[in-house]
Amino acid sequence: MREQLEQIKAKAMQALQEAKESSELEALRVSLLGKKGELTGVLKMMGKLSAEERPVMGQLANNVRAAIEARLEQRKAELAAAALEAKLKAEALDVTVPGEAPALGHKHPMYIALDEVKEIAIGMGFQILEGPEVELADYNFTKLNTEEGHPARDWSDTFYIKEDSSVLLRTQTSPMQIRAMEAIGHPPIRILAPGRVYRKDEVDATHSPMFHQIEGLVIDKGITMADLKGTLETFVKGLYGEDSVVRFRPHHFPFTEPSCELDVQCFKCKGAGCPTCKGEGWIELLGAGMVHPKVLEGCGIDPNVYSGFAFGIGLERMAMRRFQISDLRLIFENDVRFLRQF
Ligand code: 2NL
Repeated sequence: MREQLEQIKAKAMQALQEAKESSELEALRVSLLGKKGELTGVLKMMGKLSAEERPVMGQLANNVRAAIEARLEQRKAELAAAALEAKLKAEALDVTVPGEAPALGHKHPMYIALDEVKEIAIGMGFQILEGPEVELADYNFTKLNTEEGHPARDWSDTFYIKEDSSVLLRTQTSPMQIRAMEAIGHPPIRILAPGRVYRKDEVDATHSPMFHQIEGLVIDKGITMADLKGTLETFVKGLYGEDSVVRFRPHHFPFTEPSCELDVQCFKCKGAGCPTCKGEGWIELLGAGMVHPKVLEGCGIDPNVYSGFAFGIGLERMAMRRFQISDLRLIFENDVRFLRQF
């Protein structure tokens, strides 16, 4: 019996050493120590031993059992530690692997151009204002000295919201200037109003039924054409460089008198004529003029005391010149392959 017990112990130790899974350990526990286990089988034969041998063998059997139990617990702990180690290794994160940078967007080229204009305007004391795109015809036309019957008010030129032509999508940013004059009430007024405007135009490389304008307005005592010229020249030099050359040509707008257009000498050919200026030597930039006395009067500002000038720039065309964009539609299509270039 002694040999049997020694054998069981040796076999058990060997099997426990070789077990690779905790489920194997459990199976071994049942087969060695369970009710039908080997050790129990040996113990059942105790009755056949002599009275002297019984306590000795009993003692030995208990020792074997205790040794197997202790080794079992030990192996259980070892396997659990190994399993944890393997899990940690498998799930380890290498924090030194370079990350994937999230795709970052950036400002639209047209807004880059607008921000440049705003920056220069703010530097000269202008306030930036925005207003409604759905406007009263009164503000969009009448108060800007554009009476009923004027061609700009035609149904084929303007998006009217009401049958009676009293409400429309603004065709220019000027109505915002009227609102500002009425709201501020008294000069000095220095405002810049950028925003969307709408006209019934077919889409092509240079036209869109929705586009953007930037308008400026300055009103105070003693403002003259000299202020208009100096201010606009400062704008142009800020945008196109200190060595820019400008010229003013007479023009007509209903809301200004006198009116003019401003050209900048072609920055590519310096006036000689090239594809950028279409051989002209000059590039048309904006329209401007001295605010018509009727417009001031309509806003409650006395034209005998105050005078002012205003100017309007098409923002898309400005951005197209700035970034050498050949087709207006590219600005609105928002194809990232195009936008990524700026
Ligand atoms: C152009 C010309 C211009 C104005 C806009 C204006 C506004 C008020 C009074 C008088 Cl409230 N004038 N705005 C004046 C002259 C020209 O825009 O070619 N825009 C694209």
